[in-house]
Amino acid sequence: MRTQVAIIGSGPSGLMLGHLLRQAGVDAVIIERQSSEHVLSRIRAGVLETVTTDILEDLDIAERMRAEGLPHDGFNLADGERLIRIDIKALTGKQVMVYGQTEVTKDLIDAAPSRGLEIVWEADDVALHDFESDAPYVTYRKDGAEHRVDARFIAGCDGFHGPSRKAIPEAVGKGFEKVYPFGWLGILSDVPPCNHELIYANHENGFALASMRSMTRSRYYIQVPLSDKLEDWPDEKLWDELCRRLPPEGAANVTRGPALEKSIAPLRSYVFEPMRHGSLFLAGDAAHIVPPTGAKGLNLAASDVRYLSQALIAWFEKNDGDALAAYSDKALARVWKSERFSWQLTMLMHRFPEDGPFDRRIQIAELDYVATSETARRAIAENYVGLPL
Ligand code: RFL
Ligand code: PHB
Repeated sequence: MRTQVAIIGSGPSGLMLGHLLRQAGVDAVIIERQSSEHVLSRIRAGVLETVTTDILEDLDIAERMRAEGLPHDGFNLADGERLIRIDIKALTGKQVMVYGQTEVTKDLIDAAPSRGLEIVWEADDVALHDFESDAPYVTYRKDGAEHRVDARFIAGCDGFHGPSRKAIPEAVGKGFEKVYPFGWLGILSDVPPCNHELIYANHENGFALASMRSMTRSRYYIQVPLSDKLEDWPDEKLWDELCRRLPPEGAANVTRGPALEKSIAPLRSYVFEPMRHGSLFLAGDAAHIVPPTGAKGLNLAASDVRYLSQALIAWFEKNDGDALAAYSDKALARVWKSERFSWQLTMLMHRFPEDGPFDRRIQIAELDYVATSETARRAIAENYVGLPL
């Protein structure tokens, strides 16, 4: 098979990139290791910045998001019993959209056939070849047969564990990493949310987050040690601990229900530089990971593919390689600012095993500063709604 851009990975970055390219008449094929059912069963992000909602709007794939998504004007930081509201609408004039990554992915997958975007599911042993040349290709195995896709460019949109970043020789790239000593245990349940806006809570037992997918579906998280297993957290124990950690006005309104999904995700900050090697371009989690505290991962995937699609389209339409040459630096400038924000909010809202009384006093002082300074709240709001492209 021959195409113009071979995209590895059918997560949000691969799907948005594929659609943006097809909209401009550029040929693209997505090669995905998992089945569509598996991809659609992954519960991940819940908060979309304008950079993401704008892509769905521009692709004319936003109808369901407009009908079912929940625009939010603000969110809350809680410290013990104190609740600090960040009024993002008043502070920035913007909103965020609560609409699950699963739904975004579903809308993009459903629209693929009618837009001429081919997705190869269940491709085993995906490998990248000759991407230091102008004629790279991707091989994979499916249904017992070997396949080859020749392309002008390869887009590595295969997440943190995919083969694209790992294919880049060590001598030409560098990873920057911070691993946190805890994970988030998440539960999804068909119960009404405990609050109409998100609550990020810092409690002496650890962090908790009250989020949602709709007015009838809640998503909650609690910070747990990395050594904890799902079996350590039967539903009732999780609900009890969540209610302990949320501020009183949240805890009082928690409705308990059976878990539709429960999982533990480790927290990590990671950036790989540069995001290009020869004819291979990295986008989304393949190039960088943020801890979920800032709700930035999916939105960074969106800004990456916005830059990358514009650059690829300029190359195919005008034979202009300037934007492709600038892609890595441009994307990384935005990535590092989101890394900083996600790290800062993680440090502010979690309890670290190694922390002593000094570190806690610093958290209290910073939360007090946020509570009393509109400037501090505006800085948080500006980052949370998303920095400009
Ligand atoms: P993905 O979604 O990981 O997709 C990569 C795709 O590549 C496939 N793949 C392969 N395909 C072919 N061959 C191989 N060898 C392959 N190896 C892997 C995978 O199967 C997959 O389909 O990366 P992408 O597209 O870059 O998207 C990134 C986002 O998924 C991620 O950043 C967000 O989910 C992060 N995130 C959040 N982001 C936000 O913007 N807002 C949030 O509120 C938010 N909450 C979260 C989150 C992530 C979480 N977890 C589980 C890590 C909450 C959580 C709990
Ligand atoms: C979610 O709803 O899954 C969610 C919301 C906000 C975050 C992280 C995750 O910061």
